[in-house]
Formats: sequence, C-alpha cells, structure tokens
Amino acid sequence: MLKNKDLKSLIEKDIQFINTKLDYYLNCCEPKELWQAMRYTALLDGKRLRPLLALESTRICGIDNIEKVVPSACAIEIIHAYSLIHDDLPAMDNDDYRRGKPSNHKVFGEAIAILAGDALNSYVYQMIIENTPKTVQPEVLLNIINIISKASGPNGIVGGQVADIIAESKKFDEKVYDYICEYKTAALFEAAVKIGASIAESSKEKFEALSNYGKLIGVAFQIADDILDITSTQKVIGKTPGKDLKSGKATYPIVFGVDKSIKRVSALCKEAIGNIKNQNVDSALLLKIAEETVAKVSNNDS
Ligand code: GRG
Repeated sequence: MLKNKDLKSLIEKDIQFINTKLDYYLNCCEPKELWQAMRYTALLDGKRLRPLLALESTRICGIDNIEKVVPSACAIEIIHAYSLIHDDLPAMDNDDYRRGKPSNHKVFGEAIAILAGDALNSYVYQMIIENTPKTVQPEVLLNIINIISKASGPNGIVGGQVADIIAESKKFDEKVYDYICEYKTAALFEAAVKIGASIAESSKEKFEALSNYGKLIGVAFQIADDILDITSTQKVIGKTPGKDLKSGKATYPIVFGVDKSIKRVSALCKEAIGNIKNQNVDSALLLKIAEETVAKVSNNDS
C-alpha cells in the first residue's frame, strides 16, 4: 500500500487532472450567462471525491490508463454540482452559501441557477459520448450511461431528495432515513465506483464489493453531513450550519444523538472496508476516505 505522503501527492495530482478536464469539458459557449453559471459551481473548490473514486476503482480493476473513464468520472462530479445548485434554491434547502462561496442563485438569480442545473444534468451525456475514447466498447459505454442516469434520476438522487422532502412533515422513521441516505447521497458514490469497475470490465465479485463500498461510504457520508450540521461551523462546512434543528427536520443525529451517530458512521465505514478487503482489494485511497469520514465527525474541533 502507498505511504501517506505518496497518497497525498497522488490525490493532489488526480484532483488537478480532474479540474483541468472539468475546465475543458465546460468550456464556455453561448449563451455566455448560462455557461458562466454552469462553470461557477462545477469549478468551485470541492473535494472531488466522486471522480477520485471512479479513477481509483478503474485502477483497482487493473487499468492504469484512466483516459477511458475520465469523461464519465467528470460527469458524476458535474451531476453532483447540478444537485448542489438545485438543493440550495429557496424552494429546497434555501442556502446562501456553498463550497464557502455565495450559492449559484445568489450570484446569477434563481431562473439562471435552475437552468444551469438543468443544463449540467443533461450536458453530461453529450460530454461522455463526445469525449470517451473509441476503444471503449459501445455496450460498455451504454452500461455506464445507464449507471449514471439511474443514479441521477428518480431511482437515485432525485428520488432520495423527494423522499427527504416528504419525510420532513412526518414522524422520524429509521428505514425512511436510510432510504434517503442511500438514494440522495450514496447513489453517486456507488455510481462512481461502478463506472470504474465497468470500464475495466472487472469480475462480478469485485464489481459487487466496490458497489457495496460506495453505498456504505455514501450512507456514512450523509450521516456525517447531518452530524456536522449540528456540531460544525460555516467556515468548515462551507454552508450554513444548524439548519436541520432550526427547520424542525428529524435526522439520525437529531433523533439518536451525536454519539450514537458517530458510532454508526464508524460501523458503516468499517463494513465498507471489510467488503473490499474480502476481495483482496488493497486501496490506500478507499481506506483514507473511510477513515476521514469517521475522523471529521470524531474530532472535537470540527
Ligand atoms: C436532485 C436537487 C437534487 C438534489 C439531490 C445530492 C442532493 C440531493 C442534494 C445536495 C446537498 C446534499 C445535502 C447532499 C448530500 C451529500 C453531501 C454531503 C454533499 C456534499 O458533498 P461533498 O462533501 O461536497 O463531497 P464537495 O463540495 O466537497 O464536493
């Protein structure tokens, strides 16, 4: 396994590479106002976790040349950006800040923010088809498009977001909360590792193990996000904290407390790692993402 220093520089190199590609794919066209709004949120500093996972999963499954997966990996990040733009709108989470900067609608107005989200969400398929190397077999590409469209639609983040909105007016139900985490948040993590494994035409067992890792880490990530809404600051999370309590929303940490929630995050991350270890996958990055998800909610200075 890689040493910490080597892993850090590999992550930095990958993030720089992803950012260069995002900048290229989202090259400004007409109408300029629309593309500026699309680029604004998509290119703001973020951790780029989902594309990093897609690149790593490709490598884990035996392909070092990541060019084949880059358009799809960036597509997941762009869909994530679209969901952030729409989630911040007054009709949804109504937040003025995202990634430490004014949210999209605060800069461009609501109408353009809605359309920028729509445009990002549909542009990714044109982007994948036009930029994926022809060495990727058409049936593999079709499968990837299916994975991405499923994760971003009613069977993915939109379904999860709707379940979240409906749950707000109901009594807390743990099963519904888990469903929301799996669909609203974990769907894109799962899709990211699945596209890497698909491009590399991995074994069924490895594909399943990576998918489970993505799902479990994604659920842990959402619980962690809900914990940080209670325990963290705007400077750290880049958006307004304390909103769940203020709006009367019942989340796992609000109902069961922060300590029990941290234990659940830790258990989910352990299970995620167990899944890939069972397949003899030795990935410093996947381990680091799991460890950092636990660390960010366990540190008192968060
Ligand atoms: C389809 C409108 C719509 C929404 C779907 C994904 C989503 C639901 C809403 C976005 C806001 C939200 C609470 C997402 C949950 C996942 C989460 C913790 C997002 C933040 O992801 P990070 O930490 O962010 O990877 P960066 O900025 O680093 O990319």
